[in-house]
Amino acid sequence: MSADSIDNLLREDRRFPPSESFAAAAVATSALYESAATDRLGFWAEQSRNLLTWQKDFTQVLDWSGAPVAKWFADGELNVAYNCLDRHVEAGLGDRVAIHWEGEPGDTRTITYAQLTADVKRAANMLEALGVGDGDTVAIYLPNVPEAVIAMLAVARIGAIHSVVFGGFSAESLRSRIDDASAKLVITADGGWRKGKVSPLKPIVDGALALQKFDEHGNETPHTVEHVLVVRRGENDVDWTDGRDLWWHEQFATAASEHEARAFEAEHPLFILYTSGTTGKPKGILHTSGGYLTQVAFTHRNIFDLHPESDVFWCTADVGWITGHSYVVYGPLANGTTSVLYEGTPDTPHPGRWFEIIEKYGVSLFYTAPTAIRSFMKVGRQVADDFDLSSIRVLGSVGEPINPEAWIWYRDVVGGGSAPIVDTWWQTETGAIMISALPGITTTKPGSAQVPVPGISVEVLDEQGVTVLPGGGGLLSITEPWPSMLRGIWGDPERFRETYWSKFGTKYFAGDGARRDGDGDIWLLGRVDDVMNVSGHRLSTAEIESALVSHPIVAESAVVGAADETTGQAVVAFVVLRAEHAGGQSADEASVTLRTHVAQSIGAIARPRQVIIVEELPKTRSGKIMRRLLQDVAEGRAVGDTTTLADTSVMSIISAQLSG
Ligand code: 6R9
Repeated sequence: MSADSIDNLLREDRRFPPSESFAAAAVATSALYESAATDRLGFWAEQSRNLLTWQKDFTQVLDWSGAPVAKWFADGELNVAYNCLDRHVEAGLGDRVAIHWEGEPGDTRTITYAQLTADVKRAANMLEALGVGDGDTVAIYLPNVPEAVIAMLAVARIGAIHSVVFGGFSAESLRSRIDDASAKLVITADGGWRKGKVSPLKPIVDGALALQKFDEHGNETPHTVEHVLVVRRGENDVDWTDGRDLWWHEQFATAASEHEARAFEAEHPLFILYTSGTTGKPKGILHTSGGYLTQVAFTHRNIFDLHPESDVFWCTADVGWITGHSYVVYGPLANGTTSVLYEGTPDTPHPGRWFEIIEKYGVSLFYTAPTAIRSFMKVGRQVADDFDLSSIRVLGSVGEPINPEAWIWYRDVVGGGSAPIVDTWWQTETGAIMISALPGITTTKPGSAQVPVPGISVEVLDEQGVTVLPGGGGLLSITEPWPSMLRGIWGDPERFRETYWSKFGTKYFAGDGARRDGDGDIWLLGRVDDVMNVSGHRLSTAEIESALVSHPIVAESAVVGAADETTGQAVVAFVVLRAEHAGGQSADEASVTLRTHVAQSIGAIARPRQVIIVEELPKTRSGKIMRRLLQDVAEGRAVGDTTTLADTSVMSIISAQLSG
């Protein structure tokens, strides 16, 4: 983040204390901070026992002797799906709505806890009948439809491990995730609705499985998938591989209805979720059961002030991201919440679609990303003002820093000028929210995520690992293990240590820059590594660069994240064409070809906003590309210090080329 935008953040100095009436009925109390400060492990043990049902109680809270791999509640046993489903039915809440599902074309399904439990039991039997069991991995490549939730819970119920792959990823990305986790089964749909039409998914799975892959000796490495289970949703035509492909509804219909939820150890793997890192290869972040479910349930209840008997919660994330895992599926269901699940895009068929859904279901707790708020600001408040949003009680923000203008707009327009905003900082790796205000307690500050969640220890450190004083900036670190922390990178323990634990030892290095103000509140300042944040999605510069150089016309490329008014950052690529191809296509044609190529290789979310064809990239004498200078150009600023460049004229040529 530039110095300019930091100044901007600090220009908004209004503060918003909780109203007395809100505070009086709030779920969270300041006693949470006190008890966590007195006995952190005792605090988490108590939360876990209160919020979850353990089939076998635990005797040890944390085992950090194998650092950096933590064990939480290790000798306890539970079933995650039972905690999200059966126990609510047993408690007499079977008729409560679990999911109000809204399809993009306007079709709906209302699913109660009793129905969801029955569906997950049947799906669990269906998976077992296909030979999936304890420790097997299942790739899930589905739109935001109820079957995505059912599939995740059924996998969890039988002790298998899900790897949900966002439906926008390409065949190549899907295949590399299938291979990395050795998935035995893929669950997909024929297609899902997006932007007013059916976007096919099954053909992408077919494409992924048809790709030829080779090991370092040149031998073909076959995929590990035995079956593809296909949900019928888009009703688009699909090709069929007999013996491999199966319709979900057919298998489901013949599966047995009763299924007993077996207890698994607290550290039993629950899921792998791939996220971008600083190298081209995505990291398979591993999460386990008891600690993860404890912290997602705790944060969901206290940070959103959840009153499960009356609230309607809506987290707009796709289940393919961590926010979808923790706050569409596991947190809300563990807490017996009524939630909204929406399949489509925010502006289809009209720009007020999300507001219409808030009104229709009486959404009281709403959780979305700054990029969405900024696109609503762009279309103007009259779109929101057409709907009754008076049901809203708490607003959440996640995915990137929220600029104070968007914060104030969110509160005024969506929150009726009074709803508290919780700006929640966390990551795929942290599993659950780590830094946030607590509504009813914290006086909020637009632009700051503010304070660590009770039971979480966060510090801002300098490069040497020394805590910076209030007012200073540095690197965000989590200094004590936490229940929902990642337990590793799938198949790569070395990369796990290197990425998060080589900088500060047993203190976790988050990869975000941060600042503590005079009150001790934390302000997040963006990534300090080569990870970009586009519309709240993490993208790696290295991954996009490697997609670009895989194209035959490209010799070299450098990718930067440039500030963008709506998406936070946007991908801007600088490309040098191969000499033999340079004459073949005009720069404009090459640029179009390469934007499409990146979208096809990784997924549409990675498509560069701009591909700029240049003669040469700015490099230091040791050959390092100076992305900082390219970022200046991409953001339309005067180019900074070029004295360390091997050839100082390169930047003036690039700048001249762009202005000319
Ligand atoms: C949950 C999620 C994680 C990265 C993280 C940071 C950025 C997330 C933020 C935020 C400022 C917030 N980030 N929430 N930055 N304020 N409230 O987004 O996970 O996709 O893994 O991204 O997103 O840079 O390091 P993930």
